[in-house]
Amino acid sequence: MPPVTRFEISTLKLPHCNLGRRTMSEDKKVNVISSDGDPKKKIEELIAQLTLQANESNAAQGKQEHKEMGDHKFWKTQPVPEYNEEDAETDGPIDPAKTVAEVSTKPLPMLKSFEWVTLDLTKQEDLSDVHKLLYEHYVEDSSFTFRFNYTPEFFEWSLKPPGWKKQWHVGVRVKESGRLVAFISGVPLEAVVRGKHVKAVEINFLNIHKQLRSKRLAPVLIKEITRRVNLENIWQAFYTAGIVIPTPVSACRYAHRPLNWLKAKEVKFAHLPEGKTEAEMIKYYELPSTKPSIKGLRRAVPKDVDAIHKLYSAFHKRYELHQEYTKEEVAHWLLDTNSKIEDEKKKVVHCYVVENDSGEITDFFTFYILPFTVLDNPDHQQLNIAYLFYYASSVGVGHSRKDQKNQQLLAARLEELINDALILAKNLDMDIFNALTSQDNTLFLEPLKFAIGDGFLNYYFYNWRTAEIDGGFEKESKDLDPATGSGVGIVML
Ligand code: MYA
Repeated sequence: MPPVTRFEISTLKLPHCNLGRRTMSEDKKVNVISSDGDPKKKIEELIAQLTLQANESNAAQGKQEHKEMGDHKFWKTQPVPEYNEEDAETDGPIDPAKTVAEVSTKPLPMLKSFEWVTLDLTKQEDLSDVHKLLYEHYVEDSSFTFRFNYTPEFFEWSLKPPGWKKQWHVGVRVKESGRLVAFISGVPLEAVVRGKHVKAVEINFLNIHKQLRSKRLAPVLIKEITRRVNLENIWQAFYTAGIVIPTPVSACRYAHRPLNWLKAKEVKFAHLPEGKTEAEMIKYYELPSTKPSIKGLRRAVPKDVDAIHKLYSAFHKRYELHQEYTKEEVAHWLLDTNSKIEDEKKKVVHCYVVENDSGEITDFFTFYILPFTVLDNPDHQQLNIAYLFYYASSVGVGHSRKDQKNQQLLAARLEELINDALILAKNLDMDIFNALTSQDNTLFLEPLKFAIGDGFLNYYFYNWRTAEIDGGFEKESKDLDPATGSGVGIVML
């Protein structure tokens, strides 16, 4: 397989930013952060310039050199919208309704020498096999500098939420050796799309061993998981990908906030911009404090589940696409209450609430941890990365995203909350904090010094048509669009 290039990193769903990497003409004019000639703002402008360079490269990639619909041998046969369709006027399934009785009970034919398996992730051997396959073959960068360092605990959390089904953890093994060479997974998900409730699955971790690539195995895996999901009377799915296939319902951009700029530079995730010193860069990214500032902020505990569930459900109505959680799902996804990890620094998901003097939960935020292994670096083995997950604030409850006055209040509150999230993540030894332009993130990304990365994440629905949803950036310029924001309220891992 030919080596992937830096840009293909982001097409492969690896959120990545070479902060300061010079990929385009160095002297292009930039207007991401406006200049008023104040010399103190020089560094901000420089950062903005670097941001733009990523933007421009993205713009090139953002043209999304996808194939024509007719050339998608597999996707043209699937119930997904075509490219350039008129926006749907009514939302709903693409395929006519079927019944479970019409679904084959037999697995799809598999290549000779290989066999279908259902992974049992309650068993250590199966968990290790999935871990090994993804560790060696999932997403990596072209220079083999980083690899996702998924842990078995991460899979416990992401693949075994309430209602998980063993038969949706689908693998392919070599018959003779038993080696796992391909994987695809689904977990249950109830989404609300423009007010309609859609019972669906979230498909993730599609992975094929490098030596089996380009052999049209991916469509077989997708069809097999579709069959297994249909057997449960579920006909819709949600998924994300860095690549463009027919047809994204939205796209968001990645943004990265260095918490340990020097380490990010030492492992070549960031780069020292020309004309700047390391000391200046370190100072620029220094957090205002080592302690969170919000009164009443504390780690969430299981007794907060009801209050978090209520706040989450009320707040998330503001997004055209959001996930409907039960209390059990809040306990699992946001607090990971079944986790046996005791060391806080090793926990996968971190949830903090703000409790006011009357004992009410007024806000919460969560982030999860997914580090990179740093390859061939004598000084650093791991780059610790936190990803912003869900949050909610009573400031936004009962208001639409179009209420500009409320958006200003929410922007101020989210700045405080996420600033504290950055501090807490830093105290957990995180080196980078990642976020997308989804939810209301565009309200705080720039003020909190997130740099816009070189990756887009495309959102897809299977067998559901709806009009495009705003992704938080302007289509032409690819700049952040805090005024419109994003209607994507769902965070998929
Ligand atoms: S996204 C993460 C994807 N994984 C990686 O990027 C890891 C590294 N890469 C690999 O392991 C392989 O390159 C993969 C493709 C496995 C990605 N989503 O077998 P092929 C289409 C959908 O020769 P390979 C995630 O996990 C491609 O357009 N389709 O290709 C969400 C072409 O079709 P067409 C994809 O490179 C997954 C065909 O496959 C993707 O050997 C959501 C080529 O097959 C992709 N990421 O293997 C899956 N990549 O000719 C959809 C390639 O038509 C779920 N292809 O263009 C749909 C809902 C199912 C459930 C429905 C229930 C109701």
